[in-house]
Amino acid sequence: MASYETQGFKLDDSGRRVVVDPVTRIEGHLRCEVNVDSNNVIRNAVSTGTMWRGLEVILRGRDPRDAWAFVERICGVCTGCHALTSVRAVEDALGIRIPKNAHLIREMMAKTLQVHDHAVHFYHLHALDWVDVVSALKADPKQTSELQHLVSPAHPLSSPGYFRDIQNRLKKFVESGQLGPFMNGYWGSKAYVLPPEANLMAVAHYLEALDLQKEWVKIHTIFGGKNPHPNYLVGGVPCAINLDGDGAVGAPITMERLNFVKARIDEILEFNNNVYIPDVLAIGTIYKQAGWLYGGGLAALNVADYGTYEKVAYDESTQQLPGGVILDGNWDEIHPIDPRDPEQVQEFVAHSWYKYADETKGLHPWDGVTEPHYEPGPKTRGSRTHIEQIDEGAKYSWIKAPRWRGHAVEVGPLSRYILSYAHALKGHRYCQRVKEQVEYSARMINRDVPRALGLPETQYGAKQLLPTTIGRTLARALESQYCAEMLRDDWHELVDNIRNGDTATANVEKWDPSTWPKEAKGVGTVAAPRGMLGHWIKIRDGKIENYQCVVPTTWNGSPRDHKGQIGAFEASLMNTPMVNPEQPVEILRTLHSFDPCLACATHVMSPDGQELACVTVR
Ligand code: NFE
Ligand code: MG
Repeated sequence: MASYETQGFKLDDSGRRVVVDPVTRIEGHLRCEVNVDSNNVIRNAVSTGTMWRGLEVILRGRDPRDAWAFVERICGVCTGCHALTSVRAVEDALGIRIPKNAHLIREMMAKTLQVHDHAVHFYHLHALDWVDVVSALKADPKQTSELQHLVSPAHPLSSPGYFRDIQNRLKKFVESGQLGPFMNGYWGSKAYVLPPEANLMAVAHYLEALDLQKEWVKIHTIFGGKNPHPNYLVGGVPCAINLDGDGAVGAPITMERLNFVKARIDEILEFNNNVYIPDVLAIGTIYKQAGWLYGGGLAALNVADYGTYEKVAYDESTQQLPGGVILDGNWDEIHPIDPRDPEQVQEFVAHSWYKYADETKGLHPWDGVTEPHYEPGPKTRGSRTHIEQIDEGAKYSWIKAPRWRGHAVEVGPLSRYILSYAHALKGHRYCQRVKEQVEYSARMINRDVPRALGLPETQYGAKQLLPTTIGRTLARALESQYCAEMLRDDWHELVDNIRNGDTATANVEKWDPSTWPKEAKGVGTVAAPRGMLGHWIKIRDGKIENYQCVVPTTWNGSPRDHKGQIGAFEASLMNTPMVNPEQPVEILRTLHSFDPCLACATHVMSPDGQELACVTVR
């Protein structure tokens, strides 16, 4: 039995241990162990990345202009974001500035990824932590239609007949005993509190989102040739512009294709405004009213983002989601963040399966080392290929532990929203929309949704609304809506710029390595869907000397560090009561609210492809 304090979280690893392995509806392999007390409240949480991949290692010695195509394969979900980060890092190292069209096209691709990733995450990976699919069979389609009108009067798919059809499709699934995508849920658990009509409405939107998302990524196919893994280019974008041309034989960016992009953007806006945002506000309100206020964890204390979406390229003061770091929940003070500063971003490995010469020290990514070292720890039960219990006192994860000036921080849409809200309160010109969105959400959750549903009104302020599991899910929806709006603005700016006669899409002045300095180093950052992403590159004699990626899920899924500080996943589970530990809905709900991607987090690979750890599926 052990009990100790870290960042104000009292950890107690006595009690019963509940293991979820693998956590499904995520990307990659994640294992989670918690200890619950006699009231089934979580008192200790351990999260571990159980796979190891390897892209930093294979980049050494390669041409920096090719790096994007390798690192893009770190992940197919946040597709393109590693490629964008990579070309930015190389351009930073070599002093390359890209043309305005290239900036706008890259911005549009990044925001398209954001809206695609967030909608797929909410509907297909996360909604079933809130929505009981089987309960939807009990819904009255007429009342569901009324509910749909109430929460979103403008949504056209709302007739009783529409919901009856969805229900009949669902019934066939259930009667056949083959639930397909809805298999193995904890249906019927008391952890679900939505009325059957809300469940049926959400199932309908699950199917609508499934149809729409495949249309939205066509924006990537137009600007980047394909999706997943669209093409990028050091110095710009790999597509040419000819508004009057025939895309089939000439430049791919024609007016016809730009109009197709615009039609998708309008669809995205409509879906966000009429479906995604109202769903999250309705579900959030009902769960809050049921007392579900858990999951804030580190977000209530420490949050970070590099800042993103510059209105004017290369002018950080015009970032529409400005960054920084907030510590100890003090939203009045925003610390500036600099990924170049060796004292700021560092990775530690005291509890990670890697080796450093001195594990009490962190390494800045320019000097980063990736040397695997599997060592299970004396209290680990089971074997290397069948772990029964992790020893969190020893090394216990393939994820490194990144820290900002030594602090564990949470990253992601929620961190970006807390930071931008705090910036907006200080009068930041370019992110007032964030303040409006947060205030609108508070009004809806506290007053309008309760009034419409006949529930009591509440008075949650931004500090109670945002740093929670519900707030994490809400922030992602708000970010999606905001990205859709910025996407529309970028489209107009791009078309105007082209009409004014500028068709440049790349700067190739420094394409030839003979123009490069003997040594150079650079950093690229991107607001990836799951949080702040950075790539650090060192170039020598025209080749990559060192390449390090510090990825959102590495921050959030980080294990403890040498000081025992816990990471964001672990912190978020603390003190959450479980209805039934045999059915860990609450663990999934909170972990999924981060949208974990272990493929990204454990992006280093065994050089010989050997199996390093294999764990049982429970
Ligand atoms: Ni594979 Fe990724 C994102 C990156 S990791 S999903 O978003 O970068 O957290
Ligand atoms: Mg790394």
